[in-house]
Amino acid sequence: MGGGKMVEAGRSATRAIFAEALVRFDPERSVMILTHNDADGLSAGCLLARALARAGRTAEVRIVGRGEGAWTEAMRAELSGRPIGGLIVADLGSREDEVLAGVPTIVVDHHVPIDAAGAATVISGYGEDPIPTSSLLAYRCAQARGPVDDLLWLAAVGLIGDLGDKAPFAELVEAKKRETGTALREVVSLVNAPRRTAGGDAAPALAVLMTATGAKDALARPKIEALRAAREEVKAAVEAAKKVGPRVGADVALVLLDTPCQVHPLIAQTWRTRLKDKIVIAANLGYREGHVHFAARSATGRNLIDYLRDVAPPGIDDSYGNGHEQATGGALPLASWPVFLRNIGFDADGRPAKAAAKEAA
Ligand SMILES: [Mn+2]
Repeated sequence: MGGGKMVEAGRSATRAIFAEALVRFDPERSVMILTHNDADGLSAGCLLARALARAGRTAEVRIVGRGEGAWTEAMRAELSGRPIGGLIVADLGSREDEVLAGVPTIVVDHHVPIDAAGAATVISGYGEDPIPTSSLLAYRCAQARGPVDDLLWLAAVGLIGDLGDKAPFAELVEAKKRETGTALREVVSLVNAPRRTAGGDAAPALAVLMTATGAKDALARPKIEALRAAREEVKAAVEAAKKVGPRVGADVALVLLDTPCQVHPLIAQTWRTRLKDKIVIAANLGYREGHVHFAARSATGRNLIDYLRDVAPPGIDDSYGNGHEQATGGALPLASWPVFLRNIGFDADGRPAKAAAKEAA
């Protein structure tokens, strides 16, 4: 791998920046942690909350779930007026504006930065090679407050969740020695399940991570049963969605789904390697009322964030075209959907434009 010095510099820089930013938090008030509902976000939020609790701070984790965002009026309304000593926003991207005006904020994130995050302190892995996940960044932050070696498994949960269990990080190698890769992978699979169900509430997954002493211990907790049930629900939805054939256009292969479960990213991933020369877009019309959610993946190496910018319809918000260059997606209001379809080379019924033209002729 090489780059050991750079990696160490990254680690200690993260610790120092976090420690310095935390000084601005009001110690008399509780820390509010907003985090993404996937394995990386949940483990990042959990790591920060547990480390802060050890350092004598009270911290609350607020999972940002389906159809929600940190930088929204709804979130501002929810949080304003509450006695918050400081805000940590983890694994949710970054924005130029503030989440809460006047509240010291730390952004911990590894996605492509949208903008400088205004007055917030940004801890981003984006400049590093390889790019660490939010959970690994959170682990480094947590080290600033004291020993957290026993929480290393949580960093591994996020690494495996986002990058797979072969991701080239020394922390992951060490965690696998202690916990076994099998136990860690099973925890990842289970904590990722609740957010994908029709209900979509990831709170039971966070509850398991918050109380467990390790991956094997997590798997032995009674609360893990709720996660197993969630996984069964999602598995059934995935099996049904796998039967839907892609509609193949010039650049894009489109898979049209209609399920309340969040299976579109998994389905896009499945078709990605089978349709190697296409951008795969799996779109789900049943996921959220009034919206079409979609995931985009491609084996072509094309920058999908750039592609989505090129085909953007009017009426999009920040949930459109974020994430990673090779793994992105978004949500569109129903009214923008036909325009998007046209821009990616399909007619309003989701037929490839060429075929539609032929039929019309
Ligand atoms: Mn995430």
